[in-house]
Amino acid sequence: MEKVLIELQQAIENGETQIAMNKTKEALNYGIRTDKIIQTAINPAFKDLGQKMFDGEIYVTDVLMASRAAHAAMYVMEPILSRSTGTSKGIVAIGTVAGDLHDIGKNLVIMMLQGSGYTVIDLGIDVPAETFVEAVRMHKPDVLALSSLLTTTLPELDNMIDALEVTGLRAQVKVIVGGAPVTAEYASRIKADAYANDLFEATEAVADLVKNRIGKYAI
Ligand code: B12
Repeated sequence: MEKVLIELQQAIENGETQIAMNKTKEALNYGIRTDKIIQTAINPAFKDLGQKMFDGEIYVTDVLMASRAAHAAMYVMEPILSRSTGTSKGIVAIGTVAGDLHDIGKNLVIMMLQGSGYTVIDLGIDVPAETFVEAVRMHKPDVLALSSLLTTTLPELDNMIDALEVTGLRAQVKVIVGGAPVTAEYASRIKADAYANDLFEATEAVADLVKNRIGKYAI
């Protein structure tokens, strides 16, 4: 049973899309839960790739192939992760900030939120502040979720919160920030409302924000 997760991790790292899909189906058929598949195969694959990328052992194109394979695995899990529970619990607008093209983590957060009953407006990647502001104005989300994977795009989170202040929209929406380089300390410095480390925490944090609860992810 664990073997299939190792094979899935390898398939993602090798960028083998079809094998990644088959292994994900196999894992689900064994009754392995989606959270275990994410934590034991998908996350370690990218940890490994990140290290190899850092060490110059692989190229960006290799990581792109791996991303495609991971998205294929996520596509197989999507009907389970996004199985909605009926009426919407709230609206979340989400996007990856300007200059940043990383979306694997954001997409996992989206699936988890949808599966937990939230309506999610996905603004995509490389989203300029004006687009976030426009989405807040138009859709009136309960929560604005911002993702940043690069240290160079971290300041965009700060810029985004400033843009909400300047346009007078800050009071009408709660802001949660996340992504590998983001920390609770940074979230506090830029006056976000919450910070969460992964898709599971993100969903708990959003539940608190929507209910105006000061939970453990509040800043
Ligand atoms: C995949 C990847 C890519 C892919 C992205 C494909 C895609 N569709 O996303 C590609 C090849 C395009 C890419 C490009 C680049 N990348 Co890159 N990439 C990665 C890699 C290997 C994995 C990221 C990932 O998907 N992880 C898996 C997911 C599941 O985890 P996650 O994203 O962290 O998301 C989780 C949490 O962070 C959280 N979360 C995420 N978003 C949000 C939002 C909210 C609101 C909340 C609450 C939570 C939350 O929940 C998620 C699920 O649990 C990382 C290394 C790493 N270990 O992180 C490097 C990494 C992020 N990349 C890096 C770099 C340098 C680059 C490039 C500059 C490389 C280059 N020379 O061109 C470009 C930049 C392109 C750009 N402008 O964005 C560096 C960043 C270094 C830094 N300190 O800034 C890293 C760390 C690699 C390294 N070790 O050097 N990359």
